[in-house]
Amino acid sequence: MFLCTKLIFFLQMFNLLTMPMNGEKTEDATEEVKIEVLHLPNECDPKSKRGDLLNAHYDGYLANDGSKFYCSRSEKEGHPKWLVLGVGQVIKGLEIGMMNMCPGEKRKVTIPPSLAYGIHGSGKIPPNATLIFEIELYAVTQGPRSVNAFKQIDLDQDKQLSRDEIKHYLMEDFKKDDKPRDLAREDWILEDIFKKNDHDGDGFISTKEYNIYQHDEL
Ligand SMILES: [Ca+2]
Ligand SMILES: [Ca+2]
Repeated sequence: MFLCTKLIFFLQMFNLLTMPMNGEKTEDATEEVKIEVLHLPNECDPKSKRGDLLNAHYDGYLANDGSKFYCSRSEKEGHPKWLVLGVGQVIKGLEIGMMNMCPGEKRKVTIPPSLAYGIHGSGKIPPNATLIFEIELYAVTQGPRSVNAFKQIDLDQDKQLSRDEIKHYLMEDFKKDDKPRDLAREDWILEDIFKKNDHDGDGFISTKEYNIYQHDEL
């Protein structure tokens, strides 16, 4: 579990994960997400914000008949899901509904179709469906694209990440893994990191290229 989480974190640092619950883009600004707080812990720190890495369980229901279409507890041996907030990893309404949330808080969030799967629906979700999610948030942690993550990788502190620096970080981070190292896979990950992040193709990932969440200044 620990290593699995670590790998997910690393891949999210460089945008290498596919986005499983992407909703439709929509311009309808008249509809809003309704948030009901079901449980608020006494201590609320830190509150979730854009770019944070969250750990949560959530169940999804169709508002019209109350049927459950999604349950994170029945996926992946029931482990809570890790997701980065505010980067399009989940539907827009869920991102809005999980902002400023405390670790330990429970919410019921009602999401209009324009902030979910829109006029077309998706899979089990029919067209124009209002969705209800019951969310339990367990942890709010520093997101993968944080200042600290960048500084950890940037060994010579020149504010850009070279191939060697990322390779070194990748090796150090997974040294404790008892599986044999897969050098071909590591090379592939490295290539993919540069393909997706080195936008000007100069062979380095700059602070600007890296810091896409822009909630921290480097
Ligand atoms: Ca550097
Ligand atoms: Ca670059």
